[in-house]
Formats: sequence, structure tokens, C-alpha cells
Amino acid sequence: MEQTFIILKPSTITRSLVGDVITRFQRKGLIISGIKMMQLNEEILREHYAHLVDRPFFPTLLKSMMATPVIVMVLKGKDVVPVVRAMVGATNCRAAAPGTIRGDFGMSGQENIVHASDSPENAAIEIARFFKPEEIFDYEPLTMPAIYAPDEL
Ligand code: IDP
Ligand code: MG
Repeated sequence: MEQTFIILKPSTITRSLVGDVITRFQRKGLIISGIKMMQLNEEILREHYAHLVDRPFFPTLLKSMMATPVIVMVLKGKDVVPVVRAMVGATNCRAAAPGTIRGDFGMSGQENIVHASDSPENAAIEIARFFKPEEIFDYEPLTMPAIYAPDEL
């Protein structure tokens, strides 16, 4: 089953929204395969946001992502990458649809609550960047037969 990579950004920690965001993923039926708190630094952020380093807002984004520790997660589920991107919503919280995490919890383009991988290929790269193999747990919760039909597992 597929995996995706999530960051609960410093805005989420600062605004005490950690529980609300994690609850949404759990209620959806996604499995938490890994979770930890860490302090991001410039080196890892320059890798993670390599596609944005030349943008004018990058220095502000760096500062924002290092403002507090973050919580990083690996979530597991069928088609989990597009499922989670749909749950997260558009990059700018003001444009994100109501019902999405960004649409319900934020008002900013930068302070937009979560990062979520945008493809299975990038999910694999990001998981390897932020987690050691032994920090990811491949277990099957007893709820699985209630979340998926047999032919979906
Ligand atoms: P995504 O998080 O929806 O995948 P990306 O384009 O990959 O969006 O951008 C990564 C992060 O950079 C965004 O989540 C947001 O925090 C920040 N960001 C993107 N575009 C802007 C902008 O125009 N101004 C300020 N911050 C931005
Ligand atoms: Mg992105």
C-alpha cells in the first residue's frame, strides 16, 4: 500500500492545531506509519524546497519553516498521495475550498498548515530524507477490513 509524507508546519504547532489536523487524517482511514517532532534547518529545507530556492519569498519561507519544531508523518493508504493532496487543498489557504485542511484552518499562502507530497516518486524521496527506515512501522491495524473491501487491500 502507498505512503505519503506530511509536515505539520510551525503555524500548526503555534496555533495548537496538531490534534485537529491529525484527527482528520485518522478519521479518513489513513494509517500513521511514522511520526516524530524535529527542528528543520536551512540545509534540509533547501533540499525539500529546491524548486523554490530562487523565488523572492524563499528567505521568508525558510524563516517560517524554522520558527518552531515541526511534526513529520508518514501516512499509509490506497492512493494516499492524491487522497491527501485533495484533503489538504490549494496552496493558498484563502483559495482552498471549505472542507479542506487549508480551507478550514488557514488564511495565508505561506502559513498554510501542512506540507503533503505531490507524487508517489516525491513521497519516496521525502520519506527517505526525513525518516530513518527503523522509524517507519509497517503494521496492519485491526480496522483495515472495515476501511477497505477485500479487493481493495
Ligand atoms: P504546496 O505546498 O501546495 O505543494 P508549493 O508550490 O510546493 O505548494 O510551495 C511550497 C510552499 O511554499 C507552500 O506550501 C507555501 O508554504 C510556500 N509558498 C508557495 N508559493 C508561495 C508564495 O507565492 N508566497 C509565499 N509562500 C509560498
Ligand atoms: Mg509542493
